[in-house]
Amino acid sequence: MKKVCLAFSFFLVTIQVFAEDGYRLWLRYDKISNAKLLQQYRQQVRNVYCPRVSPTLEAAWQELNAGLEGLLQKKINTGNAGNSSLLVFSRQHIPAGFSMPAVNYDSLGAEGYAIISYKAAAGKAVIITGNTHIGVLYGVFYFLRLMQTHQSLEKLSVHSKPALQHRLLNHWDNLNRYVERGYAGISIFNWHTLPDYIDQRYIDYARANASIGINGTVLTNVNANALVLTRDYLVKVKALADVLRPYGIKVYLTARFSAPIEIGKLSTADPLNDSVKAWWNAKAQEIYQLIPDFGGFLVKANSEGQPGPQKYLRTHADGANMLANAVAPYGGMVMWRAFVYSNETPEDRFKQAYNEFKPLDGQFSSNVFVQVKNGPVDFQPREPVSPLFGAMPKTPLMMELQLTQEYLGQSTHLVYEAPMFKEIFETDTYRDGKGSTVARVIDGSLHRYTQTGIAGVANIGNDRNWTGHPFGQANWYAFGRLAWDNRLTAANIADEWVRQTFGNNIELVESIKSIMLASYEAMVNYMTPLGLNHIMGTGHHYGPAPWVTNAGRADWNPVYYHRADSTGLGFDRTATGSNALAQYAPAAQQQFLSIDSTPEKLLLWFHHVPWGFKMKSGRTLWAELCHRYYSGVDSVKAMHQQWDKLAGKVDQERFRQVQMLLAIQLKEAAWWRNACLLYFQTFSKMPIPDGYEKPDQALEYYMGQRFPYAPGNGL
Ligand code: GCW
Repeated sequence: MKKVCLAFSFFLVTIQVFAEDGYRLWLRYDKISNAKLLQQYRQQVRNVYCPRVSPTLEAAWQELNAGLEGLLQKKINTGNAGNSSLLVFSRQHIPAGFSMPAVNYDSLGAEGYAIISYKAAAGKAVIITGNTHIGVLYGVFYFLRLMQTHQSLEKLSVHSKPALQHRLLNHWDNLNRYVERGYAGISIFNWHTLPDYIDQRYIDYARANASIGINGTVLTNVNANALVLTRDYLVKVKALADVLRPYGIKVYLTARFSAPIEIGKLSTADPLNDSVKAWWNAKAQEIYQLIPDFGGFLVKANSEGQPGPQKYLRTHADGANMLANAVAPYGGMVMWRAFVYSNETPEDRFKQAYNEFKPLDGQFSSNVFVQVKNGPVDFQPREPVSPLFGAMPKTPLMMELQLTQEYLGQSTHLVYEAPMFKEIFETDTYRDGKGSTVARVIDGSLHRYTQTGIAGVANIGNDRNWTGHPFGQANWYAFGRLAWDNRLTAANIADEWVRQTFGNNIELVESIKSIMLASYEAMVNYMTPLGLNHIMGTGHHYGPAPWVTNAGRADWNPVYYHRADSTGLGFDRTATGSNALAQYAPAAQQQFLSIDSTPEKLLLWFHHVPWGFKMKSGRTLWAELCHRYYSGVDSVKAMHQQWDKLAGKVDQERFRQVQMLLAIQLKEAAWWRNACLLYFQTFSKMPIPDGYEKPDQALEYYMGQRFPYAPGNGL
């Protein structure tokens, strides 16, 4: 009897595990929990008219049908234009004789949508429409989101179009499915079973991306493998492109610059060599025959060991233009990364990308983007913006953000990145007077860019919940939403995401939101407060290691970045130091010129500050550093306690997962604090102020820790 019970209870548990394992992301479509609202929605959405005249509208119908049946728990009837209360069609398919409510199609562009309430003969109705089928699909997702977040369906009058044309994920996925800096399992792209096996996950990936407006994906790692450009792999790429196409998602590949040698049997990859050009032209033709809407190439060249045009004494523009030329006849584009730095160059790493790319402004073909990471160094918890933003008026710049949390706690820390993204977008470059924000550089309004775009390094893997940490999903979500509309606030987006992902109970929503909104600053405080950066463990970047001096290259050593010594802490980038500041517009430089004028959150990026310097709080630099580290840990404690109070309000499975992860985060936050303060104390020679709990181990203990198999940076 006992055994049966056990088996039975195990069975129950298993069912529950599957119920909320995070796979459904923010597209859960569970029954509307508010009975009154459910009643209203049921009355409002009766018959649906949606002519399924293309794969995209078929997808729209499928989504609507699944969504409505789930949310309303009733069978959805299809109707005609006259008797339906929800009508879904594009501009070309306005039903004959239909009296259209006012829709400003001209304001919608190629991807926008309108959702309009109107009064029809048969009662109140809503139309979802756009100039294109993909616009309609985006509108359908918006409509479903209204219901998922318990919004009113009355008096709708929405016109929406994306701020940026190209909204891409960049996967750092290798062909062997190892994901560089991936913390959520292996790659979702199973190259071995492609092209014949179409995993349901590909379709769900497409749905999730389309629901937030992502319209392109680079399938392969920027540390590239030329093999993906061989016929065998291109056929697999085509299979993925076919799955993603109805959802408005184009595929792109990384192009290894030396591919003509590696797979083309040429003896050179010189971009000005005729056989090399011919090889790339033929390759582009082959790709476009298979995938007519192939997006183009992303290239990491002459960076961290990747091959590039400089080997042949050619410039980045020579390399990019050669590839751009190959894809231009088919409407393709090239994204050429500005993430270049070299330790042979004795120049501050901060300055190197600008030094190399700024002089090339105006030399790139019109279908080239230069893709620039948000900061000058490398996806640190907090960076000033790259000085390239605003400095290349003749070259469309695509911004690269990192969703995978390489330096932000990887997938064990809850860090909601939207506040960081917003801070980056809202930074003023002063390149064309006050108000020349990074957002305006990127959306092209500042310099009239002919093309605009943004890329997010994906945090997706084959873990059941896609992103490892359940809250990693929020960063994927926020990225897409902000790429569509950078005026949304971090709080708005969190609100939407929580309601769709966890439910609409107001206490739950407010509580999870406040955890999310506190998390970014908390992480900065317990890892790299006051503008510290790049002090993570060597190679894997897991945990603190500010003491490291022996990494393979000088510019990979934490000591290069923090410059702690007996006099103080931080990197002098003013005229008395590396003068990186000179790369910003004069008005932007102003705010960083002196220690006093520099915002404290970025202080140590620009100044070597004496340990005894009085900070705005009245504390010395040392005491302030201690304060920040301790308050970072305290914030995580508070997040943890707040989460604990949600017991019973969040499904058991995700509740436990997040609870365990927050416990890890708390432990690791204290580890960061203790290790960093003990290390910096060897320079400041000042005590940790009274009242703070003392580190439980000596510095040697922290320095002795090794993590040979920490995830993310090698096989
Ligand atoms: O952040 C660094 C990572 C590398 C990465 C590189 C890049 C893909 O540590 O793993 O390589 O940036 O962006 O090219």
